[in-house]
Amino acid sequence: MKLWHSPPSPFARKVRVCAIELGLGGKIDMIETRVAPNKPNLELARENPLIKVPALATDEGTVLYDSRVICEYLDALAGGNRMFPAAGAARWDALRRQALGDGIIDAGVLRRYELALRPEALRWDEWLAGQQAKLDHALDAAEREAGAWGEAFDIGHVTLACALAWLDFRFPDAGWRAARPQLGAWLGRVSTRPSLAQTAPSA
Ligand SMILES: N[C@@H](CCC(=O)N[C@@H](CS)C(=O)NCC(=O)O)C(=O)O
Repeated sequence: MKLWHSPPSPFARKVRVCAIELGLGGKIDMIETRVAPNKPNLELARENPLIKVPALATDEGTVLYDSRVICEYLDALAGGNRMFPAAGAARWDALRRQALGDGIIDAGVLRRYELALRPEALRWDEWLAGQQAKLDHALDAAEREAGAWGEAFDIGHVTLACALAWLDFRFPDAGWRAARPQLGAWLGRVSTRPSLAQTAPSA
């Protein structure tokens, strides 16, 4: 298999973490790919028409995107019911938490693009504040449940860990831990897992 990824991407990290958790890390060739919404990578467009990372070419030659589909594909390849509970409340909880983590990343990435890519004169403060409100509410929601997560580590936890670590990477002064002690403690504990320790975001 081949994975188009970029080292800072939290969405690509979800896939890398799942691959390691599932024992599939050695079966994936990594293709480092740079992406930016203002500079479409036309080479990547041949593989993923959305021109985003991650994208995964299977051994059968199909290219899968996005991170949600790829992670579930890897889970099925490893026998299923590992990172994605097969059915029932556990499955819906895991998928909802994945959506919560993806939503945190989405709002954070939009803020990042606005602040790092958009010319300063064109910045829209209300829009930035709107994304920040999503981040604040989503982080509060995660805090309310983090104390009950224990040792579980499904796709929802993978996604939230990637989301929180990426916030630390891109917005080191955001201070999200101050009012969210359970979430901060949880991230500290899971970050020692080899799958997370080996995939920390880098520029
Ligand atoms: N929903 C997608 C989001 C992927 C995504 O937004 N990736 C970012 C990197 S973190 C990207 O490729 N951005 C380039 C762009 O927006 O043009 C997923 O879960 O894979």
